[in-house]
Amino acid sequence: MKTKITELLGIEYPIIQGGMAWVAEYHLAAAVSEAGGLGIIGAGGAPASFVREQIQKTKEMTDKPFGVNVMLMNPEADEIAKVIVEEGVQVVTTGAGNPGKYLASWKEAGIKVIPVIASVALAKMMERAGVDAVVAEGTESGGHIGAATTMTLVPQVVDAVNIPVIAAGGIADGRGFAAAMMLGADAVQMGTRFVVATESIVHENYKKKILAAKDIDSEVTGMTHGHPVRQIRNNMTREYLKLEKAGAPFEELEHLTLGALRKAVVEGDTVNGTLMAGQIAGMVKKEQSCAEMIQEIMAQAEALLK
Ligand code: TUI
Repeated sequence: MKTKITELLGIEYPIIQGGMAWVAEYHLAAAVSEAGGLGIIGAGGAPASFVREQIQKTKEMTDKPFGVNVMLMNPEADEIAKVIVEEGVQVVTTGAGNPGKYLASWKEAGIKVIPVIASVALAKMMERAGVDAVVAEGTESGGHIGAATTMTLVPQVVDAVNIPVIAAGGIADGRGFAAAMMLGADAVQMGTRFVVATESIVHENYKKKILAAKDIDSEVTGMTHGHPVRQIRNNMTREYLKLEKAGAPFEELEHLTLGALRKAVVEGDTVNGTLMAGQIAGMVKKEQSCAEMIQEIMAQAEALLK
């Protein structure tokens, strides 16, 4: 399937893997790229040296294009931005902020820049600043989220900008893919489904929680601090929400969240870890390879779009 995004990025299928902190490391990114989508390394809160290693390992596993996601709240974001240029990464996505200060250096290096945005205003600002495309991410997504739903955000962003739009949030099968195309998107970005991929290094306990999740099993923490994070309900969310209600400072809570994400992904602590996942987790029912997922989604979407 050819779209503006497959042309822009030189990939076979218009499916991009979300740049999930801790989860989106080189095994997953390389597998998605090898399967014809765009794999992404999620820098999350990691140091720049770790991101460089991840890029080098991905290059060893695939010759196809892949990207790096810069989580802009990372204290080493400036260094990571440089590493991306030095390593010749072809595509950058950004999250949790405005990547304005890095655009000139990335564009000068010929990098395709695709910020993840959650509002029409930021999409327009990014287009004016010269980005190549945007990911319009709805509140159904896992992790750090905006307020608008995918159904309402995607068509409004499509109407507001002339650059290609990638839809994200609540998409995990061919129906969601086809719906995104109907809203005017040129590709989709998926996170939650790829968390349970065979190639995903996420702890089995975390995968089991997503596979067992029902439609209303996620909770949004951090709303009062303006940094809402969607994750599967557990002891962690109950404790966090209790602290939040009691007025705990943002820094304390933020530290809790990022540290607890590692605990869930690496140690498999599903009780006190942060199990970031989107609302579509309720529909993700089987572990498959990235290639199987992408083939299945494309076959279903193509049948529907005919
Ligand atoms: O970034 C994401 N998802 C994430 S980042 C992350 S790591 C983290 N953990 C705890 C707290 C915070 C981060 C986990 N999941 N998605 C992309 C995204 N970006 N969604 C919403 C936004 C966004 C929000 C506000 C983008 C820009 C923005 O403001 C722009 C401005 O003007 O500052």
